[in-house]
Amino acid sequence: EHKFWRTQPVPQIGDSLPADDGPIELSRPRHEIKQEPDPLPKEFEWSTIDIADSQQSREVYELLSQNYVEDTEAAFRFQYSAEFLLWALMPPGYHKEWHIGVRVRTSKKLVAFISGVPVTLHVRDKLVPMSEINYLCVHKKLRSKRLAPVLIKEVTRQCHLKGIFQAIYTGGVVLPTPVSTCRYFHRSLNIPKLVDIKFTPVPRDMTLARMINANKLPSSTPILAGRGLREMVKRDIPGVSDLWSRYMRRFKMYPEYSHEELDHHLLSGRGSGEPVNGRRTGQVVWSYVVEDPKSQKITDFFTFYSLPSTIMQSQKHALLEAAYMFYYATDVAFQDNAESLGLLRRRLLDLIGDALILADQAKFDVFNALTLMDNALFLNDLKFGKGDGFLNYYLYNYRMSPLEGYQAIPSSQ
Ligand code: YNC
Ligand code: MG
Repeated sequence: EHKFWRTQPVPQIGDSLPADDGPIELSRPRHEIKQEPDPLPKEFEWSTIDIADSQQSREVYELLSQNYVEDTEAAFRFQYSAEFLLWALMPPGYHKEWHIGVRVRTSKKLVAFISGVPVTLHVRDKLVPMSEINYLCVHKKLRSKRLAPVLIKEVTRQCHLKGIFQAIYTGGVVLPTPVSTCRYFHRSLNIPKLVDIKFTPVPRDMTLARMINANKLPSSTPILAGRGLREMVKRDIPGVSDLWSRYMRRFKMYPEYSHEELDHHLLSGRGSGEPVNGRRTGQVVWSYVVEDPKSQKITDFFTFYSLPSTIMQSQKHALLEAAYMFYYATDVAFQDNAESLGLLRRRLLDLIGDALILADQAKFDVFNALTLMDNALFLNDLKFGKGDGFLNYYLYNYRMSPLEGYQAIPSSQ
């Protein structure tokens, strides 16, 4: 079992827990890294993807929208937009060599892809430069031919060539060996559509009308608006960064972001033009702050992103419009005592409650969140329901005892 993963520097099943966190294998100097990729089966060739080129980002978009992750019932398949891919794959300091394609030699058709982007991760008390690997995809007609390990080895080699020997990645599949496993929760916004497409059943003791009523959200955000809720703008970044580092410190695994990186992850995906019905053209991320009207300090922020799924089995609806909880922080309660946890919980109910209202106004059908960060404090009260999906978090070439739930990497998978 695990013919490939058995050979990789990851904690193997049955390994004992380490006394110290750290690399499994030593880093190597550049001249010891293989300078050429492994050969592919002869009908294929390697192809570095220039994601900034609209034709090539289109090709990746098409490959993923036909062949990327589906749920277990094959009812829904992620449909990343081309704008989303640009946002996800071009953070500050990205390397085009980490955007790797496989093409058919004769037709040049793109049939497989894998990507990495740089990220500096706090893991427990250490700060580790890593790559974040995502969008591994092999065309449906080429499955089970052991192409995935060849892609993984090539992205690993490209990371090594840039002096990076650790990586983080997530997946629904269980592999050796997760550092954390989160569960998806879903907050229904558009009940009639969710029922139509069988995303949500009508419980036996309910009617559709009662269900709609029970999940109805207000049409505005009066509480937080009074406290200074507004869209995040560029000049908020220093304040947001301050809040970020104080809030995130409470978690065992989270990214270290420069101002430039925060600007990229929280603001660059805002799309263009004026919002119509709560969204701009090409908008992938929604970011809000609460600015105290008196002190003009940023006291809170929250963000969510758009990741629709293709509905594979409905005549009536083509796309499930899903919003995903992304980063957030609040200046309430930086200590782990009962009183501050209560304050934190109440603040998060206000904040994320407003995120739901804004997502509803922007015509999302459902709002998804994972069991990470402080999400457990608001999921039930805000009427999120437990989903079937799980997301496993992995580290490559880093040994560490598992995290106890608290972590702060809302995956963009
Ligand atoms: C997966 N998701 O176990 P063993 S998530 C890692 N992540 O190896 P074949 C995976 N490994 O068990 P297929 C994996 N899925 O024998 C499968 N594997 O040791 C392993 N689906 O290869 C699997 N995208 O080519 C097995 O399988 C071996 O043709 C089998 O291809 C797999 O992006 C796949 O779910 C996933 O497109 C490409 O099924 C294909 O089935 C597909 O015979 C739909 O492969 C889309 C999908 C995955 C999304 C993601 C994160 C990927 C992380 C990869 C690992 C990165 C390691 C760090 C590298 C950098 C290091 C540095 C520095
Ligand atoms: Mg294969």
